[in-house]
Amino acid sequence: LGLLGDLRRALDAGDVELHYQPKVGFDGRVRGLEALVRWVHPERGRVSPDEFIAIAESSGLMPHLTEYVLETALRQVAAWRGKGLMVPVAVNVSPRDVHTPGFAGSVAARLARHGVPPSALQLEITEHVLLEDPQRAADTLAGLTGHGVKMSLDDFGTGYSSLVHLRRLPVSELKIDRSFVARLAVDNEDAEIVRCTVDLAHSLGLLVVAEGVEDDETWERLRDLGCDAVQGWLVAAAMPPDETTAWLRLRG
Ligand code: G
Ligand code: G
Ligand code: MN
Ligand code: NA
Repeated sequence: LGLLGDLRRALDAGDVELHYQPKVGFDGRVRGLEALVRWVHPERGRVSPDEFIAIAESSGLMPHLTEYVLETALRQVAAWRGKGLMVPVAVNVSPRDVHTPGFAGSVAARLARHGVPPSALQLEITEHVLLEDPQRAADTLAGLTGHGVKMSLDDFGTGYSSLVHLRRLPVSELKIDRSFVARLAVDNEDAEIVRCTVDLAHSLGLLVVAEGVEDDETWERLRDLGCDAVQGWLVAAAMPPDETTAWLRLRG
């Protein structure tokens, strides 16, 4: 398929962009930014990340894409820090990355090269990291947290038997998937799921971020349920770097 070759060339040419979506606390303060890849294909226009990430995953290009994203995000974090904007950035990593030999060490080396403290980087993983080789994944994640990098468990609730995984994964944050958040204000069952998830996470000492918050009522319900932070269009969609800088200056 032509798309894979096009993606590879776009990465080599630096034509894949990162946009940044804020995570904010209920006091309105910025907790961090999530880096999200954006690719505008020269002929097809915008390609959805869901589409090209699946291609990268199945073709073996994923480690290269992740290196590109880490490199771009850390360069941006260093630039923001140079301007006094000390915001941590979260990068999504796929199960494949976590199983790449030397991944933890390469992340640590990259942080050092950019002069960015490990605490300014967060990695978002999903429960799928435990599917292939749980011990290997656990070792890599332990290596990363040992270097001071914070781990966040993304898409929580959409995977399989999540409770065992919560115990096995060295994460400090849990993100409630937007499929539970979307109808929180109108669906009692979703509200109960979110309530239980927040309580469970807190009893394990994890911070809870709700994704996909689009309206004030959902924001208020999440605040009342004791959620720690939110992400969603109500606050801001993912923004290009310059727009993010302006947003941080105004809101940070
Ligand atoms: O904004 P949104 O359409 O970007 O994201 C769609 C999906 O793509 C989400 O599941 C998101 O986690 C994933 N995604 C976005 N950016 C990256 C990235 O840099 N790496 C990986 N592995 N997934 C990403
Ligand atoms: O899987 P992950 O959580 O990394 O992906 C985030 C995805 O959710 C991206 O596609 C992003 O654009 C999308 N997104 C972010 N905020 C909102 C929101 O408030 N509503 C909806 N519907 N999608 C959102
Ligand atoms: Mn994510
Ligand atoms: Na998610």
